[in-house]
Amino acid sequence: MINHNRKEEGAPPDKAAFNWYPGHMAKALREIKEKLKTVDIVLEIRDARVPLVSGNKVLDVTLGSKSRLILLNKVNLADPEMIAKWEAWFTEQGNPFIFVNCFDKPSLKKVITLARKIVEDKRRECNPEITDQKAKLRLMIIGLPNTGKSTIINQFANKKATKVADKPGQTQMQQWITIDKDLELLDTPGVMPPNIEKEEHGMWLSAIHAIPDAIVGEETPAIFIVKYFLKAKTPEFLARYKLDSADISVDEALQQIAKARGCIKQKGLPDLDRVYKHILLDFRSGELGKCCFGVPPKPAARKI
Ligand SMILES: Nc1nc2c(ncn2[C@@H]2O[C@H](COP(=O)(O)OP(=O)(O)OP(=O)(O)O)[C@@H](O)[C@H]2O)c(=O)[nH]1
Ligand SMILES: [Mg+2]
Repeated sequence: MINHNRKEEGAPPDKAAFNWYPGHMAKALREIKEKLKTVDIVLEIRDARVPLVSGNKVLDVTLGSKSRLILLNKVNLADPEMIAKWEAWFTEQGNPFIFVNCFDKPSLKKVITLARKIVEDKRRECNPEITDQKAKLRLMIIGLPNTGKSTIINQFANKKATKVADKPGQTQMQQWITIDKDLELLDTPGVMPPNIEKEEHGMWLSAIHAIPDAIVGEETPAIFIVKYFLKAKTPEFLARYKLDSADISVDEALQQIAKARGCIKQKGLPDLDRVYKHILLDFRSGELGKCCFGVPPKPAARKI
């Protein structure tokens, strides 16, 4: 039997453990508000593996009636069957959205075309006399930490214009990046919701690394990931850890992962701290297979 530090399975969850809202996020939110008037549209970046919960209700309120395009990034890591369901749900909601893998340049071109169309449609709606197209597009990029905001900007810029890392809180201040004479992008620091509604949501956001491991620890999200993939039984998960079957307990899986990844201490005991780190790294780089956390709400439930 593996001796975990974690609570016994089934113990009441502590969702407060996931709440991470350092002072710089309140400041970042204020600065987003201040800049709203200077941009044509807001590009809200989410993670395609967590389509609803990687949004932020507080940002929704801040944006008010400003045009918004929801970009669900990292679609290359998301389960295609679930994405089809989410696409249907987002379409039903009526807000503009697009699923992309930001390392795929052609899909990023579509983002700018769509953003321009949204801005133009709104301009004409407000003033039907307008016939010309506004040349310059100023776009503010917002979203939870680590969703890929700065990466997207670098992709547009074709160079390392902003700092990028698989680490929440990388961008600390706003930065304008001029792509060409017709396109300017504003990078902003990631902002978390001040309250995580459910412990499960905190788990998802820790797994995708929107919340730093130092806040929650590595054990809880790593074990959540193992449970998820034991159920999903993806071939990648089984192959990565040389598992013959996924019909085993979490403890048995951890033992086998330790063996497969060479994390064995003296007397053959698994080095769990290293095992947890490997699981998080493997998951975040897509080595365990595609996933999606959560299902679209029933009609009339929470909106975008
Ligand atoms: N697989 C995959 N990884 C991506 C994609 N987009 C971004 N990433 C990775 O996600 C990590 C975070 O990217 P950043 O651009 O720094 O994220 P951010 O939203 O600017 O993060 P903060 O500045 O901390 O708020 C990096 O390791 C990127 O390489 C994508 O479409 N697919
Ligand atoms: Mg950033």
